[in-house]
Amino acid sequence: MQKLYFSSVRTFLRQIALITFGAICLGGIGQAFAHAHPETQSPSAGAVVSTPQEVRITYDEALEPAFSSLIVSNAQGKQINSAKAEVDSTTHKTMHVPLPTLPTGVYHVKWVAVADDGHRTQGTYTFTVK
Ligand SMILES: [Cu+2]
Repeated sequence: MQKLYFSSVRTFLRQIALITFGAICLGGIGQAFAHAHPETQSPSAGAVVSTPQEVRITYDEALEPAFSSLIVSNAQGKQINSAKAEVDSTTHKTMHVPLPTLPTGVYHVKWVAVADDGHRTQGTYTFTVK
């Protein structure tokens, strides 16, 4: 009788553990959807352009402006945008930074996006000015 009791307690605990584990997994997936990922990038990754005026990235989630950033650097790794990236004040989904007149060469874009749920994503890509 006692043995049976303990084994059913064990089964019960195992079920609780499985349910808890499942809930944590689902929660993780739910949060992943709230991370901000780029939908459009201008210039786009790998693009060859002549006179880009700015770099503009639109995300699928609203950004937290204070913690999101966009840095453009040249092939030597020197940052070439002097202004800080701005986040569109209505949708909060577009981040852009003005560019000076760029000499020909390869440029690196490095972005950090903090979604308004506080989750951070980041990425880098290059484009070429000809
Ligand atoms: Cu998130």
